[in-house]
Amino acid sequence: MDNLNPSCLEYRLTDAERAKFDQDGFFAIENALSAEQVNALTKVVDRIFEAKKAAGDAPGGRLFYGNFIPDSPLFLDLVDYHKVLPKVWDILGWNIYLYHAHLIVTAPSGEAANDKTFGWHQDSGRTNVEMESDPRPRLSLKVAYFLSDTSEPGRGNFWVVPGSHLKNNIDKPTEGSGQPEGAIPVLAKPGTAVFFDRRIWHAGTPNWSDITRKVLFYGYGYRWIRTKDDMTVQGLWDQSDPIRRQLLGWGVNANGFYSPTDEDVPLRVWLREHAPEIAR
Ligand SMILES: O=C(O)CCC(=O)C(=O)O
Repeated sequence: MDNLNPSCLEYRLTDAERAKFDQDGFFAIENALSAEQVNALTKVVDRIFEAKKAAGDAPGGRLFYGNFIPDSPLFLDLVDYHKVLPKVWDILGWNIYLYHAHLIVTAPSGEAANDKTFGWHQDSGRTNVEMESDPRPRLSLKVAYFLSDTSEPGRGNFWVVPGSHLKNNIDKPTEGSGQPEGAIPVLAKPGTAVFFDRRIWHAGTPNWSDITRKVLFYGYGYRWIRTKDDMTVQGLWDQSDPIRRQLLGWGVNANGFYSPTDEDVPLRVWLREHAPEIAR
């Protein structure tokens, strides 16, 4: 039995979302999470943040915590979230899984706003050096669920250079002051989901406000990509339906990650019935 109900098809990628993703490398969906979901997730994140702070794992009030899915059923339920997964498969197709997940909490820095250059990067490390193509291949995307209010700049916003996903390099200010040309903060209210191409030049930023920033990042990529954090989710396979289990990295055997059978990819089997044009 699959969790996925055909009613999720109403959340498929719209033409406008596809156009924005292709052109700018990102788009945002407001109210992807209800206020109740935001509250419940925030409570779990706050508990984790307090525990990590006490353990000395949040230096400078910033927590970067990977492999968080096993920490709560609420995190697990977002892996195949019905308002989001249809947009992910409409972009990447069906041979996908969650290769990476991290949560980031950025407490107020106590510093005044300044002009230091942020840590601009494309995702996936050596992929950007060792794959020879221009532009680089997309390979994966992340969905960032904003739990706190970053609808104004200066709140530790996620920053992007729109359209830069098609550029292998961007000019960064050499003297370390200011941001690349065209860079903008993404202004996201609580409950917003921001979908971004892994190639877009982006940066996490200092929090100059008095509101602690909290975001959950879910990275989806092709099944032949290795995990980018420990992803110790194997213990969740038994309690998961086949599609969720696929998204948690299950497969029949090694070859099936490259040349999947229907057993490897129940998402494809489901799509064959409900959205056949995607199942090819
Ligand atoms: O904290 C942020 O807003 C940026 C996160 C980031 O750089 C990433 O997920 O690759």
